[in-house]
Amino acid sequence: MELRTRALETILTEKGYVDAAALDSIVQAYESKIGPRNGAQVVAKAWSDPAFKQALLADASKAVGTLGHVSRVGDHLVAVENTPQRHNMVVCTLCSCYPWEVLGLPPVWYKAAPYRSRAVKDPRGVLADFGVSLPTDTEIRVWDSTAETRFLVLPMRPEGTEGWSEAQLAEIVTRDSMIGTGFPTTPGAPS
Ligand SMILES: [Co+2]
Repeated sequence: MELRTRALETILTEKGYVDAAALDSIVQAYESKIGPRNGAQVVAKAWSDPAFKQALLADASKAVGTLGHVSRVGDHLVAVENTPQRHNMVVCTLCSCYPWEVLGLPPVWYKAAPYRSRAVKDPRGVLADFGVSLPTDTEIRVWDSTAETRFLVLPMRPEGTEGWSEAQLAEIVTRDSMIGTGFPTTPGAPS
């Protein structure tokens, strides 16, 4: 599929129907601007505003909709909260279902067979590959996305961020922290 897509893109580019640079900038926009930045705003707001957090955990589609991020790829967005007792991690074992409106395009590894199969069999091992280690008594809950239901991880707010504005908080929310394969950036550490 990847080769076919690349071949098609090459032909369309050679014939002058599409502009490769424009395609790159669209992909980049989804990866770095439109997608994960929206999710980071949602997380930062949930960290700052208890009423919004409650609404997000009760009905994430509705809560995210109030911020203007409207889903075009599925019906139900579910927010799952990380706590010291439970770490959440998201996968789509069947294909690559992913909450585009809050996270943008899925990363290549999310779509790859090794992640999709290992995330359910050996979540702790997969997290170790991402450099994420959790206390042994922290439960890991793996959520399997579908075309209808997609998940957003609400990471724990890092210590040392007391009094921060939502904009400051959003800066430290990484894409991977919202998939459950990473943490927010540590305050003060180089990004
Ligand atoms: Co899928």
